Amino acid sequence: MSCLKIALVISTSDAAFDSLAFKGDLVKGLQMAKRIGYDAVEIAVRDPKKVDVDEIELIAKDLQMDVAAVGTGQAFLAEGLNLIDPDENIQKRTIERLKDHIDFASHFSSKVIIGFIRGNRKHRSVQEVSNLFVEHMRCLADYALPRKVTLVIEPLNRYEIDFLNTLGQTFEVVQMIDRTNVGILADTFHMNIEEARIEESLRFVASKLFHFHVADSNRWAPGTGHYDFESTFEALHKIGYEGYISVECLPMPNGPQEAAKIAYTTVKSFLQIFERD
Ligand code: LER
Ligand code: MN
Repeated sequence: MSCLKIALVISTSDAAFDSLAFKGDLVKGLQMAKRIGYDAVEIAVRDPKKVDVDEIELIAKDLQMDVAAVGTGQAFLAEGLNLIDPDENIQKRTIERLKDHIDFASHFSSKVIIGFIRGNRKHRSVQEVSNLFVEHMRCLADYALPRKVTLVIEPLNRYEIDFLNTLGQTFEVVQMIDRTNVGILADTFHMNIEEARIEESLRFVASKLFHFHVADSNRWAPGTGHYDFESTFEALHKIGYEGYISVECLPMPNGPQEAAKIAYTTVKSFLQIFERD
């Protein structure tokens, strides 16, 4: 594992997530991440058309910070946009919004996260919604490819969504989509709930594991709960994972700054164990 880069999730001011280390002014978020030592940020954006991407690009360049990924879930939480909605009009609007996210991400050659925005099954069969999802994902992947953007599908736990909860289910759909620029985002918080054997699951999806979120078992900063980060990082090391480790936790304990500091120190110390090999 040669020097994996560490990112911090920050958000535009109209954020609806409550699991972000830093909400509000993107500039302040970037500066705080830089001060602590982070290599990159991951930006959650509800509507990219309402964000000044050129300004962010300038500031990120100035601070020598990468933009690792762009989160999209706020468009689902705040506006109900999702790719498998029974209403075709909502599907169309979601594709248009995700194309805006891809355009935004193209400034940084970063990843676009397909988490909440894929939507809920709503009692339809897995086969039916998978076919719909695969069709829309192929169209988005083909739009993203010339823009050097990769799409990562994030399995979320059953209490948040009812379609694609595990790495195995997500791997199957990723294979159906069959595009080189579509992969998986694994999140320790969700894996802790859904995976029977986390390291085994990571090995199973290794060829398509493109991005990684960390929070502790309580979704506080890594190091403040009982998640076994050592065996997870060992598994990442063994499968040769080369993406970012992105901190996505509640601003706990003691607010965003303290949580971001604890998270950085914890992740760095685990990475160093394996970087020494
Ligand atoms: C998004 O990355 C995620 O993990 C969701 O659970 C949103 O909170
Ligand atoms: Mn996540």
